[in-house]
Amino acid sequence: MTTTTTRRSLLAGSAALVALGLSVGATSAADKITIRMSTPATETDQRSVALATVFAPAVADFATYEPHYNASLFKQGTELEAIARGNLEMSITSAQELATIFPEFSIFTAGYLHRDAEHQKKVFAADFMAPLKQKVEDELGVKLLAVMYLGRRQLNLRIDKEIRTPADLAGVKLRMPGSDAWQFLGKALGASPVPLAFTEIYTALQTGAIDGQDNPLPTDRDSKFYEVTKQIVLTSHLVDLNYIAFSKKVWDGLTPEQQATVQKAADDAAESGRQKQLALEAELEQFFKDKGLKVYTPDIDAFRTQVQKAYLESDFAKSWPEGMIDKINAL
Ligand code: KDO
Repeated sequence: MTTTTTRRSLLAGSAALVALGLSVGATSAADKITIRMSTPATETDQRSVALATVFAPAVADFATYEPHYNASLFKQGTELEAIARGNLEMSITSAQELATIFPEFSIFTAGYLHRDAEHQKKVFAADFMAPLKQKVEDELGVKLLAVMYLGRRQLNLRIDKEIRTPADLAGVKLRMPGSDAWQFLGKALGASPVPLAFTEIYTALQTGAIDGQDNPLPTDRDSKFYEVTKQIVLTSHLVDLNYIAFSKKVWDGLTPEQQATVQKAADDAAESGRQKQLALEAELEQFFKDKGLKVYTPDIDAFRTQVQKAYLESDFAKSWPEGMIDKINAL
């Protein structure tokens, strides 16, 4: 399906729900609403933990939080569509997924763009973000409540070969999630990207169907990728994020007080997850070394130069709002 077709059918789907006056997720005013959250992440991932321990209790007076982990309710990458169609209330979505519907979001998928977790927060809160959030809300029926820090993505390989520059990745089958923006990042790094869902990585590493994958250190530990790989190359090629995505239809059914509670719960959960993820990133290098993996820093300048050039010359860059790269860099 093309981006345009996907977008058109999704937008038609949300419009139909509105026209029918259907209530999504919300029942009668007296009842608690159910907030189903679907993610490919595990239950022990810090974003999942933050939502379960900070978000859920904060909204418990009027909502039952119902998380579904490991892509058990919706496949990775289909959650936004599920929210737009009224089949899901919440997810942790990526800029790469949003970019399949709204190409301008590809700006946030560019390697070596966000500097760190703090920079991500500033970008999400910036004035120039408001029209983008509004567009997602108006056209897809999805509210982006907060930005969650996933961490700095590093290469994690089952092959022994030392990787110093992008040229060393030639022919390396690097698993990336299955959308254009992710595949482009794999290519920009110099590798041969292979699209695969998150839940299939471990087996693909184990069987040798792929040579490696990229994820932040806390994810590598949480999903035990160290058991089936030999090295971690600290490229830090993407300071990765996820947005807390919430059904606009459900939001509109809440009272102003409840809306404020949901917003604060999302902000607090994002902050809690961010701090825990940062702490883990700082301590995990030693964990992997103790497990027998090589952990080293390659020629970051060589990676940065190649990746930034690839993005600036790409078709993605044509969809980026005028001057936004400079505004992001200036924050
Ligand atoms: C992944 O598939 O590698 C990725 O890290 C991409 C993220 O955007 C996010 O979907 C994440 O998986 C899942 O939440 C699992 O951690």
